[in-house]
Amino acid sequence: MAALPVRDDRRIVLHLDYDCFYASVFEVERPALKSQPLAVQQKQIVVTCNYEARRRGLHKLQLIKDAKRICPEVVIVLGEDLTKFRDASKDIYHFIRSFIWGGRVERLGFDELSLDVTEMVDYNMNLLNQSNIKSSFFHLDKSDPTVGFTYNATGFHGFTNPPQEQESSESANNLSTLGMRLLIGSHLLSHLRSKLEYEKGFTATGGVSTSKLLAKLVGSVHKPNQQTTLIPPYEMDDNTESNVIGFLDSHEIQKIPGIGSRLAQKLRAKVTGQDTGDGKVTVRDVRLHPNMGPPLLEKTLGGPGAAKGIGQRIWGVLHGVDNTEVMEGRDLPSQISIEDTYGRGRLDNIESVRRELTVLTKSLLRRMRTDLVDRGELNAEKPRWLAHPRTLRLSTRPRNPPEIDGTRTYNANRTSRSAPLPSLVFNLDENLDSLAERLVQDHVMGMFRKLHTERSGWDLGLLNIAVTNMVESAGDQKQSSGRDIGKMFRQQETVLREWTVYESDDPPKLTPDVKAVEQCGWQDEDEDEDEDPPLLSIECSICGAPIPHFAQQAHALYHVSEEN
Ligand code: DGT
Ligand code: MG
Repeated sequence: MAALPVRDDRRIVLHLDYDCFYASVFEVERPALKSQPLAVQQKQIVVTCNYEARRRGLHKLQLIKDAKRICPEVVIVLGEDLTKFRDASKDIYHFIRSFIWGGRVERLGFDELSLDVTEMVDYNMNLLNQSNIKSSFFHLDKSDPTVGFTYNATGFHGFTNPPQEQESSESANNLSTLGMRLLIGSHLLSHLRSKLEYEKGFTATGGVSTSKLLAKLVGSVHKPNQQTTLIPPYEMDDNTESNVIGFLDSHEIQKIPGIGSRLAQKLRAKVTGQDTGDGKVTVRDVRLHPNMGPPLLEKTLGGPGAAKGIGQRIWGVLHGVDNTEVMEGRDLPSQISIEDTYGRGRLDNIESVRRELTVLTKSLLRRMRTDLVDRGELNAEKPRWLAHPRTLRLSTRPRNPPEIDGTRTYNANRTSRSAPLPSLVFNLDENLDSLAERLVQDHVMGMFRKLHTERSGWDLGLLNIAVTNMVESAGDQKQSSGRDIGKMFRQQETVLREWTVYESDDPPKLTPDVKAVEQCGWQDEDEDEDEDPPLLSIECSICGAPIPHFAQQAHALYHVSEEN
């Protein structure tokens, strides 16, 4: 058997995932909505709904018409403009970060945070007074011993995984050091969650463990507005089973953050011996497959385009090893991308394409000015670009031509073209309308013609315009030297990407009664955002994951099915 990978359990990591995030943003604005079933609409789809609506049978990624049929009294609000979600997300991030020493908080998308609280936990562990453990004081500020909160350190806050019996022998008295540190972390998480609720109006679901991977996974065990700690033993020896292994083993392989659809499909194919890679395969099935270990994983998953050392890395992930640091989040994205989907026949001539590209380009330029320009406090300073994207990228998704019998198959393949971003976009004096028109006329249309050489006749389902390859402006940050920050923001970028939703006639036929699997979230690290997906793989236009063509329909079904 291959050597077991070594997990570094020195850190304590908390994970937060805000409950029904977009819906909560509306509820915070209008608290009367809280008691009503509330759904947020993008195109014809409920992108999320509050828990009152979920109690009445609604769920994420459901068609609006189905939601109205199931719950006629549902209140529907439009959520296509992401500005307020982005603003709320930044506001919560800064709020939570203000509590965490060293600012060790990473934003994973709009509604998830990873927090490295090792230093805070260890400091408070050293100050625990065993004689008065029931009313311990958690210090939130080293320089002011009055800042903090009292907590009962005889037990974990919230749920544990596995569940603890009431009178368990795992009381604070005989907890291992790791157990005690996780316990202290669980109280900090509870404090942060209640601060968030009472000061900002948002509830969140949380997890406590020793890595981003484990904290995120265990956090999703009890939802909403709950928290779960993955308790020791973490190590395995002759007498004890590791709780980490036990917890991970039951997960379907694709539910593990870092194992995206492409890797999961290869792993399923390996384990089942069938080319299709379909069917339920758990972490345990892969881990215990004959001869499984880094070399076999490298052979199975490696190849052109795969990250170096992928076998070793995935072998680690299967054992709960994730030594990636919680990166301090920044508000600078590594790319900005704007897109829209179009009904049949709406984009089949050059004038309609030019018109839509101008609309999208104007939004893109506006977003660049919002997210990449520093105007100083109160807009008082001379505006300054914090980062300069280097590349302009245009992507389209043509519809397939009709078959002989008149039916059309759905095409989710994007084609893209990149070019250097002209410097005219950085002129802050020019108004957005004329800038957008110039950029489209002089650059974007040329890119479009290279993508679609025929003069007309194409029928496009999607247009996407993006600026990528972001380079921080010199002098902005301490470490700034004009370096490429794309890699650093890979995870945020994946989830901060604006989603596309289908127009009603656009998606493949969907039947909404299929059991859900987890929401797409993290990206395979071996997938390069800036490259087009491989030919046989199709990029899902909801979550962006590359999906093999044969799995396309199953994947589409999962987007309309209820989350489990
Ligand atoms: P939760 O965490 O189950 O209580 O519910 P949410 O709504 O927080 O869902 P989550 O955490 O998966 O995603 C956060 C927000 O992102 C959600 O409020 C709406 C948006 N969102 C999630 N998935 C999709 C998607 O597939 N398409 C679109 N357009 N938006 C999505
Ligand atoms: Mg959420």
